[in-house]
Amino acid sequence: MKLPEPPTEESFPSPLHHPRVATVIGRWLAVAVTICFLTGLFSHFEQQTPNWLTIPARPASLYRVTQGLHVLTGIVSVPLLLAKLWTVYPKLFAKLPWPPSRKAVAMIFERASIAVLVAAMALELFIGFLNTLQWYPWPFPFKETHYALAWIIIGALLVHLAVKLPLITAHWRRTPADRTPEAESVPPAITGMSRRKLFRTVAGAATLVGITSVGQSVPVFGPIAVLAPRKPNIGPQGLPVNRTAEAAGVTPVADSWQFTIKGPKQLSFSLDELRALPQSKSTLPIACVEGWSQGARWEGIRIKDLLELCNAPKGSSVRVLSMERGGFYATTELPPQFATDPLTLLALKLNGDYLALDHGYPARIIAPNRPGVLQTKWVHRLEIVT
Ligand SMILES: Nc1nc2c(c(=O)[nH]1)N[C@H]1C(S)=C(S)[C@@H](COP(=O)(O)O)O[C@H]1N2
Ligand SMILES: [Mo]
Repeated sequence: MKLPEPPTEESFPSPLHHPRVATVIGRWLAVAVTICFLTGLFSHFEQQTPNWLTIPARPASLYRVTQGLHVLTGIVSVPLLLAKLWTVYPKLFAKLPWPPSRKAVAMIFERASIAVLVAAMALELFIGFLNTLQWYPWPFPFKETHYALAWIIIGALLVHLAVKLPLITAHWRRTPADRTPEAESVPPAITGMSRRKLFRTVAGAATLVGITSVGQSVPVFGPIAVLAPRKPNIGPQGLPVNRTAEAAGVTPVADSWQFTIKGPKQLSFSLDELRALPQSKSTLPIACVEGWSQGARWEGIRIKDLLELCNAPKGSSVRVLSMERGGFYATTELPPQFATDPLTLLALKLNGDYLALDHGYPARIIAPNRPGVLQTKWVHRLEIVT
């Protein structure tokens, strides 16, 4: 019996595998990946600010917008990437020129760079999505891996774009060959889908995953946010909780609880004394790195006022200490521009009532334009850093 010939690239003649289709879907993917990369970089710098950079405290909701976009474009990239891979997969069957020539060597290098790009992107989107579910079924640290993969992706992507530039420019606009009914609207027998329908299907899938997840940061879409692990207004005091007091090993405080400030002047307050200090209001969002965000009304003492009370010199930073023991939530640092912003509070109240234990009772930090991870809960001590 004669075995059938293995497929070659020519075994896939459908116009859906045409470079024009790869260019169109590739463009959408490029937009999503670029926004995702830049907003991801911003999030990284918010959490690990390099010396040459100062993150501004305003606009107050900037991080809410950038991180919402980060998670949204990441999720939308999943159907776009799958569609892109499907349009180009016949290339897997392309024959290498034989005997090996310079062209074959170039092809092997190009293949290798694409393998790196696809593997890194698939892994990046996968672990990013699982992170929004706070599920970490792997032995490596999420944050560092996610960041390193982003640079690998950008490098491999630039190589890919450079190699494909002639093809991309040739198919950037529709050519006369793309305007024929066979190319555009007549479904080929094998796939039963026309190019136009493929574009609509892919755009539709991207829109669908987008609007069923964006509700975690845009409240009007909250009711249909089936892909969002956290929905607006659900949680104690109408605000979601990222990590409960129980999960953090924090218990309610005793009457003898003292709030202390270490600065030029050492200060110590009971909870009643904190409540007797001048109180200020801020409307600020919690904007979690995992993509959910929600605005809330906070009330408490301005950090700026506390700095003055303890005679902190101008330009001081403030180290914030939580009653939570260990882990990277236990302490954070407020750089001067955040510490002196009139919106930054040691909050005692949320949406009109004293903080629920899960929201940081008796006191937490709330500051403008900061990732949720830095909005420390269960705060019991501040240290002035000069
Ligand atoms: N001490 C402490 N503070 C913390 C956390 C924590 O686990 N421990 N979680 C942070 C994260 S990741 C977010 S998004 C916000 C969420 O605040 P909420 O739970 O009050 O909504 O709190 C932040 N503050
Ligand atoms: Mo968070």
